[in-house]
Amino acid sequence: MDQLEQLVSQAVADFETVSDANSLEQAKARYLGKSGSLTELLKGLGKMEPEARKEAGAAINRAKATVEQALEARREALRKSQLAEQLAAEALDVTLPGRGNGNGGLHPVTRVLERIEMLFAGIGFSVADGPEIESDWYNFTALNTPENHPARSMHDTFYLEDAPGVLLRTHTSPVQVRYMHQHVERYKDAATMPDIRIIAPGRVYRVDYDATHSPMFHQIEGLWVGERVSFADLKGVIADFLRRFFETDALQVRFRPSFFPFTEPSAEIDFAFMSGPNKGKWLEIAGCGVVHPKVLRHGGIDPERYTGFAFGMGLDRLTMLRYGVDDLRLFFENDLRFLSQFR
Ligand code: 2NL
Repeated sequence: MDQLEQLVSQAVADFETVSDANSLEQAKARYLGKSGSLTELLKGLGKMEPEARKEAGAAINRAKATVEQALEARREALRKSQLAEQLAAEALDVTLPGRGNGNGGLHPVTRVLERIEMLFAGIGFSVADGPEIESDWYNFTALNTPENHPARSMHDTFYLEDAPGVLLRTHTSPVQVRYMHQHVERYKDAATMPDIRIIAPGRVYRVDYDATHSPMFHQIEGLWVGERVSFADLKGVIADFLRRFFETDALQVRFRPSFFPFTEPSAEIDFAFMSGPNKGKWLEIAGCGVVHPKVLRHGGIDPERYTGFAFGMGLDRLTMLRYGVDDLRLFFENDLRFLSQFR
């Protein structure tokens, strides 16, 4: 049985040398497989005398059990070291602080827009909107802008290719013309027409690009039409709005005569803080005027019975003033180092 002992120790030694599960199963096959050495020995029992066979069989089976035990032990050892290796490779420091999910926030221009909408809602204005792709009738003709006016040139306005008379709106006034039509239609059978009181905020487009001009910018216009609405009402609404917007009564407002085709008379609105770093400095903030009778008529409204005022201001500029931002382009670059300061 010397041979058998040698076989067993050879098998155990083989199992110890392999370093992965695959090689271990191959080593096993050499001893316990279909034609493995131990299997062959068992097959050889048939040719023996019964006496010798009994003894040899028992010995071979003991040897086989020893080899199987060594095999199972080695399998378990390899499983453990494989797992330990994997755990080390995929190690994870669960004590690290989480990355967190960054909190989004509203764009400063959106915050200012919502603030203005809220302030005007307080005096009965609702919000109107309309298409950014407009016809030249709504954008210019209805607003009493002459055919040869420079604003209508390709140089100043984006026109759509292959679509004559179609352009990107240069102001939100066309929204207000559309609103006048709808309002008149809605109340055409009523004894009285309620006042129109709307603000029209949105994107507008002009061929222009430098530190203070972007080809797309944001405008907000306002319109109040009714019986006996006057320039005095305009002054009150604007002065009150500016004081609430900048959260101070220490604010001067002045109206400087100006010209727009869609208003008569027309004015530029300036204001100055009475304290703080900008104290006494006049800042341009808006244009305004009494709606031109031709514009009312283009909106379907009788200028003999109704009057109104309108104003327009740059939302981006208002945002710069409110937050002390000095470069308009910061609003359009979407740099989070800038935007995250407004959360
Ligand atoms: C400016 C000037 C202005 C208007 C816009 C307007 C609209 C209608 C009728 C009459 Cl439907 N006027 N809008 C009036 C005066 C000035 O904007 O400097 N905007 C940035």
